Amino acid sequence: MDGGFFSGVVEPIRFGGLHSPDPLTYKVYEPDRLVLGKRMEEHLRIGVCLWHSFAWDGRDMFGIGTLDRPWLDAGRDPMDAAREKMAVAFEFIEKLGVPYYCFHDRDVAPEGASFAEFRSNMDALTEDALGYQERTGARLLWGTANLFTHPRYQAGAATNPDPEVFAYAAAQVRMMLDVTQRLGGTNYVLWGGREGYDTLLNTDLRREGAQLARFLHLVAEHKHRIGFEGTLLIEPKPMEPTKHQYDYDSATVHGFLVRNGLEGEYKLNIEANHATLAGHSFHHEVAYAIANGILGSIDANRGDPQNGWDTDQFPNSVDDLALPLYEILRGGGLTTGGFNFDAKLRRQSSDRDDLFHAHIGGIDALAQGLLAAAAMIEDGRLAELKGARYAGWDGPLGSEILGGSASLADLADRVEAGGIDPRPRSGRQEYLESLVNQQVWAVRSNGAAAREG
Ligand code: XUL
Ligand code: CO
Repeated sequence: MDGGFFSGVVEPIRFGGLHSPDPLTYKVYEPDRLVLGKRMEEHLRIGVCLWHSFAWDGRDMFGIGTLDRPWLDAGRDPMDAAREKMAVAFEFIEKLGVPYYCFHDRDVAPEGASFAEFRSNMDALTEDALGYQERTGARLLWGTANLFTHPRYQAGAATNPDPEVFAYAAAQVRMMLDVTQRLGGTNYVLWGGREGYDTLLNTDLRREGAQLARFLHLVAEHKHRIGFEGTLLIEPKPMEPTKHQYDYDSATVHGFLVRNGLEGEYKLNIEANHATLAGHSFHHEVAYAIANGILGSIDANRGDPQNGWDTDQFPNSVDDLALPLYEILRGGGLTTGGFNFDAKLRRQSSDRDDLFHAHIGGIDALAQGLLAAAAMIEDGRLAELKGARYAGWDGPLGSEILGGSASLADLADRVEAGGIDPRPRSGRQEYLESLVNQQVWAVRSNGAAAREG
């Protein structure tokens, strides 16, 4: 496995243990380690995203590319360059030793001069991807269509004022559902990149909402027509690139699905940095989705608390990851979903190895968060205390209220007769927060350290 583009990494990254001096080893992540009876790899189902890692050269609005991505040179033959990009991406995935990857149509296939050419490029590269999947064992976590980069989508895709743009988006989604199915993808994602507005002065909210609902119905119908068995996922984000994005957060998307008869067809792909952009925590978004049965998959990354934009950094805080992972474990774990690194290098991280350091660090932080979450489950006190807080609702009064046998007047009469006189009880927040820290710290000093390779 030596040589290749990442010639500094000659064999798959292995577990080295917490005190390993080798930066190109996992400190915590051990794919085969059992956590609550399940392999770590199966809990986390890590994916590499092709857009930030292979289809972006480090450019930002103030400067040109800084990263070493020769296949992105404009002068190259587009199909040759696309093939080189795919070869390097699979070399990376294999050397990193993770099971999944994700991509948009445009990340792998040149668009060419017409949609027919795009489709034929995509078909050829899908065949190549199938070959790589067979050789490396990597699998597709999800596919998606890029409905936001091309100028035709400047005013949105499904929510565009022009129905021809809607139709073009339909063509891309049909192509990518088909490709995702051919590659055995376990999910299909719709992120509404420009499904929103820049100004209300030119935006008809009623029409755009109806268009979006129609689009989502068409996608779900087509999924059933072709027999695609993966999960359809919507990725909430409140803003950026538009000033206001319709799929604002988990609760907004959930409400939209229910209002439009789409419940049961879609789940959510929750991204940590989108949660914080919406003014929530990642924990909140995950907990909301689980409470409503719509958690699908995760885009793992983080923002920077100093910045109010989508910095898409690799996750590195166990404190931020442990509680979302606790919710996921309590909710029964990810089924078709996984943790996709929708994260990008900093522009100055221009060595080839930096892509490994970024992913290794993120994966280890997730693995440590998983161990801490499992410790919270095994300890049991968090769940016990939450359960005890609501115990009254499982008793006679709670059952009568929820079962509908007590009217407002029945309840009022009982209170007036003096039979009901509730006393406030402590919510014990600081105690609970200390319990969480205790588990996070205990795993830090015992678990991982005791398992050094
Ligand atoms: C953009 C974003 C996208 C989606 C896929 O913020 O997260 O990369 O994950 O279109
Ligand atoms: Co994302």
